[in-house]
Amino acid sequence: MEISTNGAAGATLATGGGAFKTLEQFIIEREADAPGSKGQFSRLLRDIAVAAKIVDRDVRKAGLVDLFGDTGAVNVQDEDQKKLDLLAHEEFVRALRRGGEVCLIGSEEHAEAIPLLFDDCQGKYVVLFDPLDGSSNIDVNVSIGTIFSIYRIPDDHVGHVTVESALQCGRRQVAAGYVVYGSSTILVYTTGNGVNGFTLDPSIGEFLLSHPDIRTPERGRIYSVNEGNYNSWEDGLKRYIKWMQRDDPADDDRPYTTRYIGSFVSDVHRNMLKGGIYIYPSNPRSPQGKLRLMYEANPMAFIVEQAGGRAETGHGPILDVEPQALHDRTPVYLGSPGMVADAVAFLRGERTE
Ligand code: P6P
Repeated sequence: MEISTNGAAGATLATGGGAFKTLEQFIIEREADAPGSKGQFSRLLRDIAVAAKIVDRDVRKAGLVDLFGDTGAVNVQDEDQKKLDLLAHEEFVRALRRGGEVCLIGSEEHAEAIPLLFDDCQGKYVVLFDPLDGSSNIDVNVSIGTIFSIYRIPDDHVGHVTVESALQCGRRQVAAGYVVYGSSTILVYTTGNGVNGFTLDPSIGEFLLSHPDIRTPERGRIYSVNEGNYNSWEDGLKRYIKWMQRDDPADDDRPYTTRYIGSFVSDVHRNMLKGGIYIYPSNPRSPQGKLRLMYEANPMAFIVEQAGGRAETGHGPILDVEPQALHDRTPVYLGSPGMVADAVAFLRGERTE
């Protein structure tokens, strides 16, 4: 039975005796594509999937075991740290430490990079992640997510990793992915050969292939931005938003529609499947915008580009930005390529209509 691309429903049906493909089977199949692979990378992906299942369990029971609310601490982003933020961070660090394939971790919830030093540091990979993105939505049961980015450690850093080992431009990622803890839990990732989505079937505790070879539409009618910041935007962006809102008899697509739930992962996932653009621009208070380059913008940019989309800072591709520090931020214009092209043209003043 082919798994339909309607996600969980198809996957659930498939476990009713039909043919289905687990994430593990998929990883092993794709391992064959990497000649000389010794399986470390496959094991790393599996370690991440295990951590995602554990976080999924914690997210789903948060309201029952006093996991809502703040820890009382403020994280390196100067944001109130949620109990689930910290728990998700700890679960991913534990899974990656246990797996032994990683020698350095960077997390939104930890000011410094975390070296996983073993006697003989065999780990070849650096993993950067936002353990729980959109956590302001946790206490009100709106979708949240995990985002991860994987690099190979530079050869000349083996044995003495520092944060510099992680500061590589997005083009050098070997993999990137995200998990959306929503109406169902889906893990989406790329290793540079397309984008595939796997829906968790809790009845068997397996991620099942539900969204094979995701391709984002050239255009869509959805734009995602916090319009409360309108007055702080640069003129080109204001003109672009007004253009999208204008009813033009010659353009069936306009006016577009706004969908913004304050969860980067969920907004990007929806727009990637349906067509759309996600925008978090720079503003006077935050000249580099709000989203973090290394563990939010870069992984999402890699995924969206692999799905046929486009990801820009407004001054060039996100993946070409050379990082200066672990928690760098960047403006984000990301999604359907035709829509991102429109946005860039307005930002550059090449278009006013
Ligand atoms: P604002 C969540 O904190 C986040 O990093 C993204 O997930 C989300 O899209 C954005 O910030 C929301 O920020 O300023 O619109 O509330």
